[in-house]
Amino acid sequence: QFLENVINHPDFAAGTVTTRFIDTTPELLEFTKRRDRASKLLSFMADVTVNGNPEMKGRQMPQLPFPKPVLPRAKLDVTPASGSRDRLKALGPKEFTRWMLDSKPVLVSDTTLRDAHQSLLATRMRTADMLPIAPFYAHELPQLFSLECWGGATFDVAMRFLKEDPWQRLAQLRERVPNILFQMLLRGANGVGYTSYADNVVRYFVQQAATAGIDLFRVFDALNWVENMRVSIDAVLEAGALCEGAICYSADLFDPARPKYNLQYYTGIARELQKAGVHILAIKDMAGICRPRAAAVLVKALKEETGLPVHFHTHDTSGIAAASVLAAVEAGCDAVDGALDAMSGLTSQPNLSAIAAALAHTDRDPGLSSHALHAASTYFEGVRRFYAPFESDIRAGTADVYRHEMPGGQYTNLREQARTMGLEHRWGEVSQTYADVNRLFGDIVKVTPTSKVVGDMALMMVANDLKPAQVSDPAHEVTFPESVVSLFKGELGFPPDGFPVALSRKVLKLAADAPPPGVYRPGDLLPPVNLEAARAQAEREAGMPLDDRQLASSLMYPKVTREFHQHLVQHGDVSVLPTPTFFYGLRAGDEVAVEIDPGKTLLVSLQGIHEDEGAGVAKVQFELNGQSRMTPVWRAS
Ligand code: 3PY
Ligand code: ZN
Repeated sequence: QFLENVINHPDFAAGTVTTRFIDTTPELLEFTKRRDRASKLLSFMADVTVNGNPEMKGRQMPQLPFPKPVLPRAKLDVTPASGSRDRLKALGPKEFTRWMLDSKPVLVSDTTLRDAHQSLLATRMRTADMLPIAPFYAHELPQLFSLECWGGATFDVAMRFLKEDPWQRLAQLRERVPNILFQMLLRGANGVGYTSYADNVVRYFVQQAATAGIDLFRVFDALNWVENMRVSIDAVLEAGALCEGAICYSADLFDPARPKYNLQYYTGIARELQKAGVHILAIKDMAGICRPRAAAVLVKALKEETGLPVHFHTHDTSGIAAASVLAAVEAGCDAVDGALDAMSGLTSQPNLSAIAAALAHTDRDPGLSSHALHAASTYFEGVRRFYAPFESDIRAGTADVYRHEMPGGQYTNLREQARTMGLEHRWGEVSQTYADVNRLFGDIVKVTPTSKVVGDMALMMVANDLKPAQVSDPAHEVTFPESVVSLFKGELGFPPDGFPVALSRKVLKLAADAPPPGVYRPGDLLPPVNLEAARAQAEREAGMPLDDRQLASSLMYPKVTREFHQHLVQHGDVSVLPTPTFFYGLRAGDEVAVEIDPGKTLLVSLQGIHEDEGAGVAKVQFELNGQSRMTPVWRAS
């Protein structure tokens, strides 16, 4: 803004400035307040055009321009058919689960808008690419059980990297899809973060999510510790929403060498979840290692044990996840997850349309239109091209996942972390070390945030050429990552058999005969947060008032939220920009339409860029709704 003020000042333009120009011209320092939305967006577009989006640094640029994604035609000016959400409203959660149990067709959830892009594209899909297809879901795919469209990593990535508001995404999707259940992934006491939060923060977050439009909460704990899920389960029940208690699947049900993850382990957790009041059980196979026979046995056992409906979630990293889904369905599973063709496979969910086709004309036919599924998938095929730089390099399924057991949602992120640390060429070692760390930690459940701790440790070991034997050797000095220290202190809770005692002593620097920390629930030690004081402080830092949802963001991610709000003040709401513009800027002659409000569209074209080499400034010449506009930006060196 300062630069814009300088360059647009008449004295500067006339070349009559002196060295005292800044001191004698106070209006140069009159910043943003009055800047209109168009100017803010132009400054962002100019910066990305000249300096690139910081998100793209070090990534391979795709071929530009992109073909426009093909949006399917549908009759959207009528009320969509009633769907699962209408049924939930009519029946209430208890009766709704009865309906699930009675349903002969298998119920199908689509994860395209959450887990699929989290697992394939490092969670980078923008709201602008979701909104155009949302009404199509409502009108042409109302038989879907749910759309998983929120939670997990999407929450912080939206603010941190995409500079958009996750709550706004939810509200905008909700407006367009009134009839299908919206499902989110909630990490129990870790909310949508990577750490334990105070109980009142978890409760507040769940209340906000439920009022913003989430109908079905899939709640899990990263160590399968039901005690640590209770606060969030209670909050979901209080909000009147559907509560799905997830059991994270680990190891191999039939491997005699890892007996702690046997059938009794899972049925025991299922019973506890049932007692805690969940409406549905989920088998959360986050790594995609639940083999077909295990899926069938588990589904049957959980249903027999509890009588609750069971929802099966897996990832296709191995390439045969659809076999597990079909085995689960055969065994009587009530609901299953898949992703649309173009967003399925590899570390994502198995192909929803292919599963539907496999079940067509059977007694469990989900009754979805293959034509509509294909049309929606074709749209996402176009969208996916925008995100090419975030794709991982894997081209085929790999049975190697049974060895490293990395969650699909973590795979692309960890690979990305390895890349930024210059370790990409040592990925094989990283994945082997990940498996080694799991053994060192006592064969734990690996899912956010415990999976991140294992990943942090593996990266540290590879970067420092540390071997597992050195880590366990009490005489060998090791500087453990902070997240590992926190895990062993119990700040994410405890596995049923505790952490290995010798390693606990080493990580926590305890004496050789000292007892490791006793079991406690982290939420019991975290004092309640004074919400109004937290709001006042966050408002001061952001320089703007915060509503309840923005406060919920700030409670989860204070720094990320603060930086996002600063971006908002400086550049306005950049979520309205088309994705190619957001990531790659404009090229001379490009013209884009940006709808900043319903019916209010800016037409922006790039005329050219004029360099002022000496000043390190690029003057970006736009045409905005037919008017010439010059926006200067510093050229990053
Ligand atoms: C998440 O917590 O984001 C996950 O996807 C876990 O599987
Ligand atoms: Zn998943």
